[in-house]
Amino acid sequence: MNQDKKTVFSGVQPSGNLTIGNYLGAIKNFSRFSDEYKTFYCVVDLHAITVRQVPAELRRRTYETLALYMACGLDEKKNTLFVQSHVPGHAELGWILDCYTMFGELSRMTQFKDKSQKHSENINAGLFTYPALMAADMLLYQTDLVPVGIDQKQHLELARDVAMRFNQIYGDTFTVPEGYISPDTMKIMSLAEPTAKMSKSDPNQNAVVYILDSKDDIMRKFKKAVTDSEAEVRYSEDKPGVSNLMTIYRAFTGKSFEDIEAEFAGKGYGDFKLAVGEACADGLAPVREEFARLIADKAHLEAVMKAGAEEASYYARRTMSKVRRKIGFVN
Ligand code: ATP
Ligand code: LTN
Repeated sequence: MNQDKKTVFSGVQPSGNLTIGNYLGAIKNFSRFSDEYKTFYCVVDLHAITVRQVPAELRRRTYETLALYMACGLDEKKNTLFVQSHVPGHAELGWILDCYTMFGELSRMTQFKDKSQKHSENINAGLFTYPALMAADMLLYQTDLVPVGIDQKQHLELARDVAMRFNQIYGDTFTVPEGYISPDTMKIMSLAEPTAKMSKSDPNQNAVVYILDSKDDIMRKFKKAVTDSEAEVRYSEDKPGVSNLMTIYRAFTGKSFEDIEAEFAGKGYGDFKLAVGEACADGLAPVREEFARLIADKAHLEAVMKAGAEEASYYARRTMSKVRRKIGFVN
């Protein structure tokens, strides 16, 4: 599609306050592609309604997620920033891909199994076909690369399978996307239960550090973080709490695990947790400041999402006309 540049696409759901898991695992990496790639970063509101949302909150969080993209360094002039429901091609291609995605494949998705357990009162068809819509997001832009956390790997593989299946039936139509999973921060764990993923929808507020938390909250949460009884700062699989804190500390300071072990040799967890909290709060401070500035100017955010949707629609329409022709829809 774009002769010289390859394409990057990623999305975040406006389904809650964004966490340092979303930040380190996904958003922080987005800006590294802005120069070399044609980049599409989307606020995926269609995905968010697979779980019941309060309308006023969904609307507010859609603005907030866009503002956070920008506060995390995504320049609207270098990246196409937009809202999924503003580009009808997502829903349209999502339906079409539903018809090329197997019931058995969708049944195996661990996110579906988790979420249908968590929301047993609302196991709707959209929750089930979520991955086909996600495939549509990527395939609509002929995406080459998709930066995400490791929890999305299964969905990515399904998208690749669907793309290849479609291409096999109709001839070359879609670029088959590859995941970009940053190995250092692919899965940030809960501070309360370090064997589980940190998740924005976790009801335990102490388990989760939000990007927009105040410094006091951040310090308090790290202070309470679950560790172990050894009092030794060392990276090891059997020390999930300490290892997770080391991962977060490394991400915010650039120090290696060896450096961190040396820095805290002979010291207790108290000092260590304080240092992690400081590094995290300091690292997020500029994002918080920039966010406050951006969120105050709704008109600007609306202009950004409008321009983004227009730009994205141009590429989406190109793919859709190809898809319609291949399938045999009358023009
Ligand atoms: P929810 O709790 O509502 O399922 P979530 O916190 O998983 O949401 P998403 O909007 O589904 O957030 O994810 C946005 C991006 O953040 C995805 O690329 C996802 O892989 C990444 N991500 C989410 N949580 C983490 C985490 N704990 N560690 C690393 N990456 C993460
Ligand atoms: N399912 C993703 C969000 C998402 C996405 C995408 C990510 C929707 N569409 C396309 C990458 C590419 C999640 O993080 N839960």
